[in-house]
Amino acid sequence: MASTFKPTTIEEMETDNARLRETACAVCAETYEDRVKAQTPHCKFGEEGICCKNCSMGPCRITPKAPRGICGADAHAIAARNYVRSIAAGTSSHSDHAREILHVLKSSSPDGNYQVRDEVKLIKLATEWGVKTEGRDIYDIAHDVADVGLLEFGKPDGFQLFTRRATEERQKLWEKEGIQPRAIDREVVTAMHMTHMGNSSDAEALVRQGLRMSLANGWGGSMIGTEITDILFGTPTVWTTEGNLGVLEEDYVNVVVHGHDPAFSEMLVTACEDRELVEYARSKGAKGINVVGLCCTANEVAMRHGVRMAGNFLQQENVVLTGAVEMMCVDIQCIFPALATLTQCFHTKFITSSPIARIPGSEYVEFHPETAFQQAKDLVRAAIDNYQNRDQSKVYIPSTKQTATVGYPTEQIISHLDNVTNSHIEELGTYKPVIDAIRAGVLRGAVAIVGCNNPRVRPDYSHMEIMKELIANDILIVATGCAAQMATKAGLLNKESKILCGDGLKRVCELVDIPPVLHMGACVDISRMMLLATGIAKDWGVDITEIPVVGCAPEWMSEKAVSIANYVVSTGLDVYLGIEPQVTGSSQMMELITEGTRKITGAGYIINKDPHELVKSIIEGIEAKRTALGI
Ligand code: SF4
Ligand code: MSK
Repeated sequence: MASTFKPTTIEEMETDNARLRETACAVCAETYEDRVKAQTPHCKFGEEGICCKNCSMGPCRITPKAPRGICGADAHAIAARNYVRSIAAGTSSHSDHAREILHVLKSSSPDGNYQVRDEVKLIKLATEWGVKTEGRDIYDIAHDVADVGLLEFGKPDGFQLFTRRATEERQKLWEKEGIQPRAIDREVVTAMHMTHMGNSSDAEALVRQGLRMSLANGWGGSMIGTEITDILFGTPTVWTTEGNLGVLEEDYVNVVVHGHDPAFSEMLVTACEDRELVEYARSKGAKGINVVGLCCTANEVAMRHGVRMAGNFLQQENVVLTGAVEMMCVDIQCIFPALATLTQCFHTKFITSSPIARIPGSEYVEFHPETAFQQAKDLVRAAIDNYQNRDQSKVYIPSTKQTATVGYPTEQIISHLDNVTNSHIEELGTYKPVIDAIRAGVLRGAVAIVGCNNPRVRPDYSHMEIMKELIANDILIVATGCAAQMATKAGLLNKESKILCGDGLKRVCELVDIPPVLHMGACVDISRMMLLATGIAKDWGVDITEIPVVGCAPEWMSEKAVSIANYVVSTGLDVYLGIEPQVTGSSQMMELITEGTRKITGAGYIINKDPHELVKSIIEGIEAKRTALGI
């Protein structure tokens, strides 16, 4: 049967957006577009990274007339210090998220709210970390593993345990360059100390600390977050689901989960499936309960339960503007404080749950592991009670949505590769089939597309153009975070989107039964991508810098993204950015992040705001790596 698949265009997405802005006008609500206008033009000093307020003699701003701050710091020192502080905030965010998950693991018990779902992964990790497993109760092992993980944050000596998973060459290079990451908290504290008034003004030394600290994230905090989340909630498997605003339902109680920490959303999803609560929703005139995700929480629950995804970062206000959301429950990170005032224009209850993300105007229900499920059930009941308050005159739900296949952690990718019909027995459980496909040129390479969307560029457009161009050129994409959500909205996670691929990638998609963009999870799961690239390099027997695999963040906005970009570069993979880091006021910093890091890690940034030029340079970069490998 001929495919009826049609990708969603950027214009279709923008039409939905414009229609929802009419609702915003009708209810006198402002949206991020209004605030972008109010903030334009942005402060030039901030944009270029040359404003310092690290002491109260300032703020100092660098101009040709005033090339040094009061203490004598120049543009290079100031831009470098600001940049490193961004990496510190990003590293802290991912890592503190991981620490919370470790505490949840520590509280896990057979009859409590949180259980161990992936015992095999737990035993593997326990063995890797030297925790005794033989003859022991699984929860005793889990609690000891949690203790080892928690020590990764503050241990006085040694380096991050997960760095041993990197290739030997990488580990030696990190040691030689003095960027092997120590305890996570230590790296962040050192960075904050170095950037305090009167300490480092040497941009290169600061960039090196940025690399080291980012490794404490990518090969520390983030990797711990991903591993422990898998142990607690299950390693993701492949699910078919749907994405975009059309997943909200007119006749259902709509509950939206938003943020990053799955400990909260997992409980809410389970509560929304509770038979008694579904019956209660029916007794109130709804057809049932519809739980959907936003941002990275959407990725977490989609790849473990098939929960449908309402959209990415800049879609968070649109979801409320449909007028059909009874409750928006948020945990941590990437939550607009603006949601508090926006939800007040509707009947929507806005629930914050973490002491890390307190927002005035929200209803604060602090979530505790011991009472988590009961709290979730109470919230869902309150959402059901709120259904009767929906004002139908304000409701408009765009019908746009796409089918999506999600849930490809490294384990799934390897097991799918084993299905390649001509695989030899010795290739099973390895990356050899994909390496063969790359060597043969059926696949030209792979790109990890990650990150947010950002009104500094036409939102989602860069993602869409770059993804389409790459798959048309036989380049496989792995995606996380809001980039993965964009691919969902566009239809690129639909297996039928293989019609947009070049002949080689199309054949791979058919043979392995995958979409051309593989959904690997949330932004914390970019650590999975580091292991994927490491696995390819190890099985290929070449250095990681040599493989035709790169990273790309076309529309990044958060400090987490700065930390991520640094650990990807530290791992030896080039990173293509569509938004300039805020260091353009320093020629030395621009040189350091694009070329200087190449002398340390073998990789660096390539920056271009034009998506067509950026994708052209990605393809050239991949082809150059192929040529260097002689393939
Ligand atoms: Fe100005 Fe130096 Fe103080 Fe920064 S640290 S605000 S450049 S005096
Ligand atoms: S949610 S960090 S907007 S990817 Fe992870 Fe999306 Fe970026 Fe937040």
